[in-house]
Amino acid sequence: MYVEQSLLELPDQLDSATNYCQPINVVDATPQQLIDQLRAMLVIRKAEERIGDMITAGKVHCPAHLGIGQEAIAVGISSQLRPSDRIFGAHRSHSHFLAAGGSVFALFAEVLGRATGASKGMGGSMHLYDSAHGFLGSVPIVAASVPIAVGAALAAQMDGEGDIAVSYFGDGAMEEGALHESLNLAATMRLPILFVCENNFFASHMHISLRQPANSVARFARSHGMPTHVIEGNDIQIVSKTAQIAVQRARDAEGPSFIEAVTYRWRGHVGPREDLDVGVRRSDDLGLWKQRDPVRRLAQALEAVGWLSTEEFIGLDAEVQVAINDAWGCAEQAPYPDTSALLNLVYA
Ligand SMILES: Cc1ncc(C[n+]2csc(CCOP(=O)(O)OP(=O)(O)O)c2C)c(N)n1
Repeated sequence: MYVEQSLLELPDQLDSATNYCQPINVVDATPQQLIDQLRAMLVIRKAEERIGDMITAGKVHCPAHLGIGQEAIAVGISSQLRPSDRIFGAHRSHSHFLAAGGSVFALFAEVLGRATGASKGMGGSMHLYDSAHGFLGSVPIVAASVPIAVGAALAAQMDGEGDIAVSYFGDGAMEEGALHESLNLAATMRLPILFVCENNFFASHMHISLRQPANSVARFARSHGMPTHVIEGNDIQIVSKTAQIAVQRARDAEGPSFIEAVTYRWRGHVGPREDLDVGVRRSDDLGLWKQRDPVRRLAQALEAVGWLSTEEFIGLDAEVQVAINDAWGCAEQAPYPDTSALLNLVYA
């Protein structure tokens, strides 16, 4: 059987870290939009760095999957959403939760198991929830939240208010049957949903080349007849513009879209260490991918066009750091749930 290579492989050498290290192109955006997005990415970066440090310090006991290096995807997608949209994540969803509007305090309190956490301290890092901002949950079973997001898209379609659903997942989730059933149903029913695959090349410790016959996963969505966008996921402008197109299509009742955002996670699969990918030598690649940093490339671009001076960036960075420190301090002071509440959220 002949399969066109372009349907299988990432275009434009998107898998090459050395190709996309320059400051991003900031045309068609206002300084304020981009500075807000830079701040949002810094909040996510620093919140995750803090969680990583606190695991090392022995203060965080739940498993925590850090998405450092992948911040532009959630921030770009969320820039096009509204609170009545319905967002679903997975095990690596701190960025999705925070970009949707979830508070850093609620995230920290949750990873510390405190009653004021995003899931009342009962879920930990992988079970985040903030219905006020449309973040309707993250689920650590790989691909498990995808069919739920499709259901939420069906509900949004029936409501007829133009709301949409967003489903975030990784390239590893493409190897689960539920994801393919979800793509099929969403396409067949023309549901208002964005499937957002963060292709960071790894599922736990295995590179995509060991798991799939191609390094791009968008082929699955194409075969269901939905528009696909294979993009540089570390460029906030590209992510935002792509999300704008896909969100508009969904709000206009034209159906689902699939975004494959190419990125790279800097830390190991779980926990703070960079070298936890057993059996995988990625130290050289990691160094290169750090040059493709979504945060630095936006900051440099803003500086190059004179929208943010070095001093202003240092000020912004410090301001975010203070907010992170405050949120951590408050979370550490927050109470644990009462033991009498332990069975309240258990269905039997
Ligand atoms: C159904 C199921 N199988 C296996 C696991 C164990 N597991 C947790 S995360 C993960 C890898 C997921 O990789 P990917 O979807 O690419 O997301 P990433 O970790 O790269 O963000 C695996 C295999 C699980 N949680 N659920």
